[in-house]
Amino acid sequence: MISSIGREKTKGRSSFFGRVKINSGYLTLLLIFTVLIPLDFSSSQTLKPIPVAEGTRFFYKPQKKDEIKTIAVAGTFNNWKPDTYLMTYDTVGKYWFADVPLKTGIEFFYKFVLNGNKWITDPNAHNVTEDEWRNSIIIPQKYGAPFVQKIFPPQNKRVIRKPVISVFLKSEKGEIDEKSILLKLNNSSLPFKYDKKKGEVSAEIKGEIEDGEHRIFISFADKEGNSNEGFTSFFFLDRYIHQIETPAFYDSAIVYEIYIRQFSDSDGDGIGDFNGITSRLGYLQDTLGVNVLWLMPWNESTTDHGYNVVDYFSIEKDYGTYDDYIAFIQACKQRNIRVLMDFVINHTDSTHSYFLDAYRNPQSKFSSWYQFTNSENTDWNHFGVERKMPKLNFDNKEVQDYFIHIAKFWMDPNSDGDFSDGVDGFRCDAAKEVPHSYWNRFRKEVKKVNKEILLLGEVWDNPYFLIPFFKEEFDMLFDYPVYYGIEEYLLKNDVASIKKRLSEPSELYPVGAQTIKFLSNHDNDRPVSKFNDIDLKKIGLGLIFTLPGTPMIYYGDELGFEGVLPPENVRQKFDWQRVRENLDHSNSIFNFYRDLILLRNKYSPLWKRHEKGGVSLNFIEFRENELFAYLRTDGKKHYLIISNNSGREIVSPSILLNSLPAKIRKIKSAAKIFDLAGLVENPEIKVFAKQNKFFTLNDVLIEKRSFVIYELL
Ligand SMILES: [Ca+2]
Ligand SMILES: [Ca+2]
Ligand SMILES: [Ca+2]
Repeated sequence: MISSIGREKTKGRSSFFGRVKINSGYLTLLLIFTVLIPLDFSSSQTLKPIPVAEGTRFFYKPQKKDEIKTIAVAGTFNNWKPDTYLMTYDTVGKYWFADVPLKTGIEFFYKFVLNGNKWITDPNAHNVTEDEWRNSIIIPQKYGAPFVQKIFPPQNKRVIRKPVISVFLKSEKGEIDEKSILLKLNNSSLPFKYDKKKGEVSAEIKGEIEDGEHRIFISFADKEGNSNEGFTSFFFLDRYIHQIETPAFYDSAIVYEIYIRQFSDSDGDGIGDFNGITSRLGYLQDTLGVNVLWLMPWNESTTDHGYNVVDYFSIEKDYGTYDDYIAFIQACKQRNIRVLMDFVINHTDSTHSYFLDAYRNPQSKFSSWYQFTNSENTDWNHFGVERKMPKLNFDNKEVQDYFIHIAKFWMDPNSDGDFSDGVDGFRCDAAKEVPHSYWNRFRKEVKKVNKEILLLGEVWDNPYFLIPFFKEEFDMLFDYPVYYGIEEYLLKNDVASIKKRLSEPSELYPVGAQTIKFLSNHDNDRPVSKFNDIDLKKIGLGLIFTLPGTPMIYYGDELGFEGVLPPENVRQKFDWQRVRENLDHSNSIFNFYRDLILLRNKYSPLWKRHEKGGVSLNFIEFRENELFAYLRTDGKKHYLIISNNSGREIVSPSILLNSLPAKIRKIKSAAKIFDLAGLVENPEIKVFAKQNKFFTLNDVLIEKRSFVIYELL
């Protein structure tokens, strides 16, 4: 789940490989040095934060739409309190500013708070987190001291081979004094070369170093004697090939996300419930064609969305009884539909009995279950700004055991060793808030009970951040990197970006890693609204149904629902009347979804895993380079997927011969099996002509804004 305001990334970065013991000192160290900020003092006119004698000066230039009564800076340096650092208006510069005394060399996250309640990312921030929070990042630098502009390997990034270290230094007040530079790798000083012109310190690492975490330290001064006492950055070396075993069922599956409250009401109280879903299984499986259901939380909660659990063994009373739940699970089993439980264990609700016991009661045996921050147990760490979501303490073995116990309960509620009353997997909420070492143990414990259980993690971040979550932790993660890649491709026709976002993970993730491909979910805009064009949405769908990974549909998207955040706008009531209208129209969005599912079921190379050593995804280059194209093949059957998001229609496009795998270069014809109108009933055979280095697809017309699939014959 998300809340709209900024919040720090916490333990996600610690124990990167799931094998490092966490202790608070280590954690603090990692939190301190996370992302490097290339400070540019000369361009302070751009209103980026700058060092001043009093600390760090933040600026905000009002936008036309703003009605500013107050504006403040809040962040990890003041526990996100929205009124500590109020800004002052500068009538000359026509901007707001505040000087905040901040420790230098330490990373902080921050946002601006408009009128006490609207949280905005600093539009001039040096850096912004790549996660759901979009927090502005600052590492305050000492006023007047030289600084590090850029470093390689980047902070906290994984590298797969021994790197050449490179650090760019800059001083506004005179040249860097070469003799002052001290570079260290871990605890040993490292010989380096210094390029005066570029300000670059570079160093090769001689001899062997181990896989794992490494620390770079550099200190330096300028010729006027201003010194930077030290800058520290971490990188992770990870060269070994790793393989994980994951449940093959999900390669060919289609996932459907349901907000129970809004989906189907069986008893007329206006609230969706388990009996409602049970009565709609025919719609889900026979009419639409999905076979995995991810249900948003069904435990008792004090909020509508349910992401703060009051009792982990309960069924939300709005959703029905325990018997209704069991009847639902058994109906799913009969149809071979799998059910994923939303597992929300980073925090509980503040009315959870254990929290109530510990609140204002330091003697409580549950004191050490939570993260109280004062001795009276009246203040605590919580999820985001939600004080009603107190964070659990996973260093406590009782907490660890408790959630393994809960998982085992839902896998087999009557504990008779027969899983026909149990869930098929866990969708683990806010997984990066919980330590790697815990997920690692969790995997071992639940897989021992049932190897087929799917462990799906919600980790909203970049691919480098995702890697360790695959290592003996999760089978599957939501593919946020590709989610953003598709967005950049559809909205900006950025072909290079989507290729990079697709190829990077296949090089980085371990063999066997599974991903969910999606255009939306309960925390994101509905695709019709986001792309504002039904053909763009269809191209996006075409991609997620033909790229490696498991496609997911967010309830209502199949009916073309609209909606942009905040979340309540994308979590609307399902519309059963609209289903009937959609079914009646052969060119409806619903029928396009159905055709995509039929397509995927019919042509199995479209869902085959893409893995090192067993490549089944190749990018295909056209002479017309505005086309984005790839090949999906199992070695026998070959499918060429072409997407044209340019404003130009293309006649008889030419494939660059050497972008095709050798075996396929002899192919002479193709038949169109799918386009934006859905499955093609009677494919017409088109002939290829080979000329020099190209294959020309004679008489093929690729329309502007189109998505087509050819079977190569
Ligand atoms: Ca109801
Ligand atoms: Ca409730
Ligand atoms: Ca059982």
